[in-house]
Amino acid sequence: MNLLANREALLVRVQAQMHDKRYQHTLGVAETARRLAERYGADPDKAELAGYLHDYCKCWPVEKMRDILVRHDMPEELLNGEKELWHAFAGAIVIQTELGVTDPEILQAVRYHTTGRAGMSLLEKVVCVADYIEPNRNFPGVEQIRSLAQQDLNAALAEALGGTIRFLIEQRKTVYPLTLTAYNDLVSRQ
Ligand code: DGI
Ligand code: FE
Ligand code: FE
Repeated sequence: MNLLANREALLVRVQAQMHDKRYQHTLGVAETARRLAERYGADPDKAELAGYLHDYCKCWPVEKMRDILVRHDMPEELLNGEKELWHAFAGAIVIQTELGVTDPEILQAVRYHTTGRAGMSLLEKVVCVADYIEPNRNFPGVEQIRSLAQQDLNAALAEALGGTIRFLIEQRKTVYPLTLTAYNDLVSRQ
């Protein structure tokens, strides 16, 4: 991992994209993703790096994200949907074009860390679950997902996505189709 070889330089770059709370979350996700990777047999370096990069665009202005998504022909469904989802898809593009990340597994882990998708790879699951359970996270149900994540990564992810779907419905927000297919895929395999 080229970028991990110079971790300090990478973190300076990452930190410059976001406010401190988001940066602390980022460090928490990287550490948690590495631990989950070690536990479940994913590549720990890729997991840590994807953790550092997963929210790279989270604090960018929405117009800047929209421009990137439009230039890369992202679907109308995404552009018309919740702006909360944009940072994941824009992030995967930006870490490739601006940081030179080429590893498709890392790019996919960043791209799908928010929505999930059917047929997620082990690394995608690790990063997505780490995003929910890193130590700074504090939402109702997080402890249950944390303990599930020690036993069964798929069960933890199903619980996490199920909670998000429930939350979105309660808020009368749309649920992005990828999130529903991710959830259905996990539950139907259990
Ligand atoms: O970026 P983070 O805050 O660390 O976490 P995230 O990338 O999982 O973003 C989660 C936010 O996205 C959360 O506020 C819920 C919101 N969201 C909006 N629509 C959807 C959605 N999340 C999912 N998974 N699916 C949606 O359709
Ligand atoms: Fe995110
Ligand atoms: Fe995150």
